[in-house]
Amino acid sequence: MLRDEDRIYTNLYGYEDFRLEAARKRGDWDGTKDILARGRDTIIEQVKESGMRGRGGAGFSTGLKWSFMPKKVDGPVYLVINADEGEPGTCKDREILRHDPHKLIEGCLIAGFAIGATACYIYIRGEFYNEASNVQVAIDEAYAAGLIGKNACGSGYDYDIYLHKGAGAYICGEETALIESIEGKKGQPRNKPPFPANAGLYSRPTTVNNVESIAGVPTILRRGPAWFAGIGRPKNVGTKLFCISGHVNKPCNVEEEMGIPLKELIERHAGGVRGGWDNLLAVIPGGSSVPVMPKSTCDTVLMDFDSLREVGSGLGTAAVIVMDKSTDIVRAIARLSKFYMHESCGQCTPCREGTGWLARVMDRMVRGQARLEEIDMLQDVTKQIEGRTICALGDAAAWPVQGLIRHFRPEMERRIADYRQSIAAE
Ligand code: L3W
Ligand code: SF4
Repeated sequence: MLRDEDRIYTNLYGYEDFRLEAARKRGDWDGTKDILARGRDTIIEQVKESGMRGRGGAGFSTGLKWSFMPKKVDGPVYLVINADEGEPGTCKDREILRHDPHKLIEGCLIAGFAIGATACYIYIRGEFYNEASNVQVAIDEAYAAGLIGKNACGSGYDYDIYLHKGAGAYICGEETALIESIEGKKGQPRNKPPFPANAGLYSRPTTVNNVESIAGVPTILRRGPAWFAGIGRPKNVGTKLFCISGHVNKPCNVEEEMGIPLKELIERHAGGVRGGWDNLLAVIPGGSSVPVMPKSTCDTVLMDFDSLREVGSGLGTAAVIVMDKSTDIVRAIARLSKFYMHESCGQCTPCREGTGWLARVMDRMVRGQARLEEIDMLQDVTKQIEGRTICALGDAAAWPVQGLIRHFRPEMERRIADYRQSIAAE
């Protein structure tokens, strides 16, 4: 269990003011100039040593990503913050943007300095109207206090931060679609490579990081990489925000230790499963893009990147969606299939056509109006999508259906049999 003194997001619930004065009392912007004085290489090295893995879903080493940026370059270099939080079940970055925006702005300065950025764009989900307002207030306060802008924090480094609002497309949370969107184009993912570190925003070297990753950086550098690396389990370290929703007694956002057992997380912070742990049917542990896990897995699994991968799921955005035995699991997954069909940008055939197939067949599966062989056909369609698309949305559409078939096939078969019987009885 995470000790209170190890929390990064001390204003997660918004009990205190988000403004600069209160943020400073919580320790933000303390000694930022000294951190910058450590130099680019040291900062990158320390973030690597901390073991921080990206909090946007992929779990890629943050320090390693920064190290991909060219060391000497003429012209603009960008840091882009992905604040387009749209993954179903996920509402962690929203709380940082609302209640602790100065942690993010300070992190943007330090990260930008480390990668040699000339400016930073924060791409915020368009629906986050109040959050955008708070972030803009924090940016304005930081400029007025000389913390960013010309000679930021008296460091000699000039650095601007711009807030850019999205327009409601889930796909713009994918880093290259997000870049296209800032450039004023339709938000469609680009092929990688080249990765943004080589050719990103306006074809310039760019690093794209998630809000939670960057907002944690100042505290990591103040307390030291060993502090962060000492929390959690090997290769899965640090504190982590979890969003717990669905059939729990007290849905919540909470900062906990990486690797906390799922059962402990739900019982300690979310008041337990509605009707008790034995009433649990399944959990989607990391936002809608990762496979569902049956109760038997939930009993023992640890909430970190590697443990969840070992059981065939993933940490993703750490959005824990809890479903009790009253859940129509086939319908729940069918709803996700519809979501991915709707959000597919349509530029690659396996995703554009495949997500439509999945949604239509899943819709019939909900009613049992399908043939038994179509369960295997569904699996086959997911395999035609997985790994064959430009971006991860294709995989994200495939995996929930694969998880359903793997763990709840008898339920799908039962529905088909029930429907057949009801027809025969008429
Ligand atoms: C340079 C290389 N850079 C990798 C960089 C790459 C990216 C990062 C991770 O997807 C997941 C996805 C969603 N040279 C590099 C390199 N990079 N190799 O490292 O890359 P990647 O491709 O592993 O992942 P991704 O495309 O960033 C993110 C999943 O997250 N997800 C959804 C998240 C939604 C939100 C939200 O709503 N805010 O975060 C949940 O699971 O499906 O699998 O920066 O450029 N050789
Ligand atoms: Fe667009 Fe889907 Fe292809 Fe991603 S996988 S680029 S969302 S069509």
